[in-house]
Amino acid sequence: MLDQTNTDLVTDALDGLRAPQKWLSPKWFYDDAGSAIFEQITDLPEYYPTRTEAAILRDHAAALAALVPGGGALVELGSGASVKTRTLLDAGSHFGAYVPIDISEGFLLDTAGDLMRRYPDLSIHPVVGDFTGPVDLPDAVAGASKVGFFPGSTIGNLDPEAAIDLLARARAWPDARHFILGADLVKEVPTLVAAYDDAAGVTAAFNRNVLHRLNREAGANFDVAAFAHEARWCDDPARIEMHLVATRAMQVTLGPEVIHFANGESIHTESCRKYTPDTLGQLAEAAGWGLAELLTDEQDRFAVAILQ
Ligand code: AVJ
Repeated sequence: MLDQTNTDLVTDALDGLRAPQKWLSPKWFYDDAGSAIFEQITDLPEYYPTRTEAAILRDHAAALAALVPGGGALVELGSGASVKTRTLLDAGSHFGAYVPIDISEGFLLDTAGDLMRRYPDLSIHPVVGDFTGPVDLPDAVAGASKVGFFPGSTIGNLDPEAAIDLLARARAWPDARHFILGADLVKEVPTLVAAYDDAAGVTAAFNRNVLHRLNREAGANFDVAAFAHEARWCDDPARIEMHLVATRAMQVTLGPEVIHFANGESIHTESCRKYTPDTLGQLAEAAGWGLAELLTDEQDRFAVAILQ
């Protein structure tokens, strides 16, 4: 029997797999298995974003934490294992509350439990939710000043319109103050491609996990090994695209339908947009924010933008 999540998964997957360019939403990567593989990605030598962003956050921890007024709430979108958040929480003994929002319930609740032990004086209110749509904030932070935190360049997964909507919704939170946004920057193409096609094949496993998930939770019968992982650089807007490429013609059953694949046909599984200071500023402004400050590393690989 299918529960609500699986019904959503089937409906969404069928939408994507009926299209001329087949696609699957990257939000389906993050079941418990996928979230664990993603944590491995963040340790890969080729995957510079996580460690570069973490260093920027460490270097500016006090100033970033000071954006949250005393008793205010830090609201994180897509919190995952909340590793980077600890840098801000460690510098934020004046915070009143932390609200981690994540779609992966098991991961979210385990992490929230750990954080409650680590920060006994902070109220932690985990919310299971999909930040690509409206999310109700807990009543406990209704009157608190809020600072949004969306690290990791996850904003880059969203198409430009959805990215603007997300930032505009955060701008409209009652008592919204600032928004701390992590974004990956445009750089030499080989560096970008290697970050999404690592030598150990961890990103390939992450990409293919979405097909395993469809087999597990949607009763599909993908021959997962017959799909090759591919990372492509694309311009305008600047982005890496991840695809799963069928290495032979095949038919796959999913729910009520049979999906046909030609040899070489791909499923587009993720876009990871890369920004320049200009395109980041334009994004912020389109959502009603201003770009107050742009914090970067020495090599300008990654940016943490402070919106106000
Ligand atoms: C979690 C969306 C930021 O785009 O770099 C990493 C996801 N995909 N490797 C990214 C991802 C493949 C990651 N984000």
